Amino acid sequence: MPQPNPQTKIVVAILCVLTLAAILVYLNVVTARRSNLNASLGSGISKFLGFVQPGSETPEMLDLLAKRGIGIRDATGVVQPVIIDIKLGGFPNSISLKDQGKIPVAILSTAFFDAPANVDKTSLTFGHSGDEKTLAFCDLLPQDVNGGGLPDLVCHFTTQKTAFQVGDVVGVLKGTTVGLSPMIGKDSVRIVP
Ligand SMILES: [Ca+2]
Repeated sequence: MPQPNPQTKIVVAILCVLTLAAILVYLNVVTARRSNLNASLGSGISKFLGFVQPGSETPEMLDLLAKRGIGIRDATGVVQPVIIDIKLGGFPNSISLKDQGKIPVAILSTAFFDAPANVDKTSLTFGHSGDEKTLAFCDLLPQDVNGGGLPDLVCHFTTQKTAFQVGDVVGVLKGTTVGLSPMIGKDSVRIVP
């Protein structure tokens, strides 16, 4: 058996050191990310980086605010924007007024919002204005519906109670967080008679 020459030994040693360094850097990053996430989610009470004035926010605006951890402040206090996905993944979100079934709506988690843990599931209302008492049930098991690596909450709402009308372009979900902040999410809809 030929012995590895000294040069080979040095190269192997350098490779070992580099690999070890890479592993340490990776672990550091992962730990830092985890602790950031825990700091923002730990208490079950939403934390915000800033606020905007209330108004008629579009679905896109609400999504952007939710992604950036920005709350909406109105006369009654702070409103938590949430990202929702009506009829999971499909587009357009066609809803037939004749449908006798239920509409699935996902509430997506972000770095600032743990939907399965932070949403008071009994508080949810959904439909034309967002005040309709349409909740049928929420799935017991969270699932990552958008592939973002965070588990999301999926709930189902009775179509016949939503008060949607032909011409509606937005569906509204309202509710409260377990920290008792009101929350709101919007997504596009296409209403079919
Ligand atoms: Ca997700």
